[in-house]
Amino acid sequence: MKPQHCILQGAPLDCGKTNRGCIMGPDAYRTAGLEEALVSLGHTVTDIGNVTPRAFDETPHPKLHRLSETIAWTQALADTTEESFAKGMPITMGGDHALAAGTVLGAMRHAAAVNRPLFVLWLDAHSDFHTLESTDSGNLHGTPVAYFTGRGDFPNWPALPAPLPFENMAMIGLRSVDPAERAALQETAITRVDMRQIDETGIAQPLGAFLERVAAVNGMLHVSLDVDFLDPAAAPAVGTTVPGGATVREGHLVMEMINDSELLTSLDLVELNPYMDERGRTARLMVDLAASALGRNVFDRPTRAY
Ligand code: Z70
Ligand code: MN
Ligand code: MN
Ligand code: MN
Repeated sequence: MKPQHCILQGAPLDCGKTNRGCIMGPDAYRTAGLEEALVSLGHTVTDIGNVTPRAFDETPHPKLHRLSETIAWTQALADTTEESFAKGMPITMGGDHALAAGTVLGAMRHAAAVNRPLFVLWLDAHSDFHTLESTDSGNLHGTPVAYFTGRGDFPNWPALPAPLPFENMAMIGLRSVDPAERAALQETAITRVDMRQIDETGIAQPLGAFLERVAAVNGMLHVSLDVDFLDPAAAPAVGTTVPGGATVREGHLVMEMINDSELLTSLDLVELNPYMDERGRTARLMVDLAASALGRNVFDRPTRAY
């Protein structure tokens, strides 16, 4: 990866589910040395601080948790992300995964302005493909992919320039997909790589195939990394732990391949719940993974103890 100007943007959004603690995520990334790690790799970094949503009036909804707040965050994060693209590479320090509705919308607006196709790589145990109707939990961190691919109605949410084509999306690490999400996913051309496939083929094969498709059309690549992509033994600081996740080695390999591809244009780090962490180890691992996507070489910058 060539030297980048990285724009760190804090998104202490904690409204996408009922468990709390992601509000502390941005400061945990700062404490774990994200900026310093990127600078040590030759990048320049501006930390613009934390984004704040515009004032919102929470109208209680019978089913959906903190809907108005999530819409307000989506607007604010889309605007900030679009502005950050004018300056460099937006790196969003979450915050729960509901934030990706805003960051992907910001990336879509930028992609439309520069006339390049946008691709999204979703590294997650979950598909986050519920509509507002299909969600059982009412937790909106389970819905951003439906929003930005234009599936289902999201009344009062910001309009999309155009929905993200299903062909431009890959989900890797799947192992907790609700029946309604599964049925809907099967009707789409979203690339879906579950843990069984990773065990059978390795993670490099499907990831490499996706990156080749992005490169072939000079695409922009947005990567959304959910802590629960990783196995909870390696990354315990997350509200919803799902056993059987990616190893530290698989996580680093994915990030190193992303770096080698030189395709990365924006990155989300989501679902870190520092309240659940063990002496900062998950925050440190996430920082190292982000650094690996931006050129860290384990031979000169060794992986720290987790
Ligand atoms: C479930 C739901 C979810 C993340 C949990 C879980 C969604 N499908 N997403 N953790 N990141 O509640 O909709
Ligand atoms: Mn997620
Ligand atoms: Mn998840
Ligand atoms: Mn989760």
